[in-house]
Amino acid sequence: EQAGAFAAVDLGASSGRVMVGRVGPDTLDLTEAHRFPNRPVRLAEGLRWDVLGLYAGILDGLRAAGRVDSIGIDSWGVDYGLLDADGRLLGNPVHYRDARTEGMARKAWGRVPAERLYAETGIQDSPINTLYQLLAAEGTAQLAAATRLLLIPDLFTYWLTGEQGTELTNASTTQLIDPRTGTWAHSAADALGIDLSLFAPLRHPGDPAGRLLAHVVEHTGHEAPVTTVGSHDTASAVAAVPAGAGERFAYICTGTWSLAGLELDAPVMTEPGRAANFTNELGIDGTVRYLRNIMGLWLLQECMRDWSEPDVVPLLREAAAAPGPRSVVDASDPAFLAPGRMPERIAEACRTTGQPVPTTHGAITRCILDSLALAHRRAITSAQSLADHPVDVVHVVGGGARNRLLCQLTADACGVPVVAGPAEAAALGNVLVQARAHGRVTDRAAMRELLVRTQPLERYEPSADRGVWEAADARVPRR
Ligand code: LFR
Repeated sequence: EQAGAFAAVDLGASSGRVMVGRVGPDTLDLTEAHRFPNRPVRLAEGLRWDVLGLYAGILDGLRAAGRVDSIGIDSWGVDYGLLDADGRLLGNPVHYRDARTEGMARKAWGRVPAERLYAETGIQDSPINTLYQLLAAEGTAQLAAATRLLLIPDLFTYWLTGEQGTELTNASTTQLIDPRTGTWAHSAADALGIDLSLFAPLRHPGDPAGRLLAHVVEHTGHEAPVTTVGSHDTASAVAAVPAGAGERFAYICTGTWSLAGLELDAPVMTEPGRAANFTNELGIDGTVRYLRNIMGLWLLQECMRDWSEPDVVPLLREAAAAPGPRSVVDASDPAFLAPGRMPERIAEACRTTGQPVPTTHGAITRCILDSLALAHRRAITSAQSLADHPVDVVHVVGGGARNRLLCQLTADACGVPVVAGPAEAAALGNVLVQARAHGRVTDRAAMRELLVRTQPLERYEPSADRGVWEAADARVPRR
């Protein structure tokens, strides 16, 4: 039997890629058709995404991909473009790291108390949330002129097909969806003054999303349908966690961010969960991602930018040789969200917690990886008790699965084995949801089973020395 071919457009904070996945009864191969940089641009007015540049990369990638049975798009969450009544984009979408959301949580809570907002949306309090971005945009000429809001993957789908929709997994990152029902949180939105008619109708992973417009076919050379996938990259990545049947697992999606937590059947919307800043994002098939956002390898990327050091290999070698865990910082602190001066900010955090300040690049890299491992430990330990859902193994997926030191430190800190891979989890989850919609895989269990059979995975056993991580944990106050 011939395999199906599916193009996954997977957009990350630092690069976008178009991957082609071939899916047969016993095969799951992924090849890269095209990779292009994603370079945010700073204007006087703030930090913006270059969405036309990204779209050009998508078009080139679809052309390079050749003939496929379908196309799916995923990207980071929370961000959006605004359209006017003619369906034209109004300006460049704002980057979630833009400072405009400062103070917006307080503005929101003045209209809907924090407890009620969490009880109706289950979403963590984070400055990046779409809700806070919309409150920051209140009163702007741009928002006044807008009649439609499309989340980033939905914007690209619209440009490719002319069809508008709001994909559910990504919609859950807006903080305007009720995860118990998978529909809009109307009562909270009304009280917040958010006009939900800005959003196009909801669509779900697996739904058809239109066919390529004629001028697009002219460029790509191929006609194909676009299929809705878990368009939030983290939803796609978790769909591709290679967990065996019945396995009790946690996951960490590592990349620019580390998203650490559990896949649940229903949201956990409790006060202790809110206090611990756990979020209930939606996954495919009505699953819930109960997780915490951790700053992730962003901390290292920003240091490397500061040092003008393009190569991570020597840094990781020095970090592996450095003693640790020594100085650690709170890697889930939103104080690290904005770009710039990262080595200084890390030094500052060590100083205020009375720890030695790492000075060499290797020692700072080690501090970052130890801090990520500690944050992984905290998230996974808390998630298990808050959701009453014990685990035996942690799956590390995404780019960080290639970082052997990070995987080992995570196993050590968490005190359970880590299974690392696949690194291209988001693209694989994107491909598998398309393959299922087009009859190449039967269900979610079969998707995972295929991953387990076909993807190279690496296992890391925890070291016996628990005490050093308990001591490290005690050095960093919890917020
Ligand atoms: C990861 C991710 C996270 C989200 C952050 C901002 O790429 O999608 O899940 O919290 O980016 O959207």
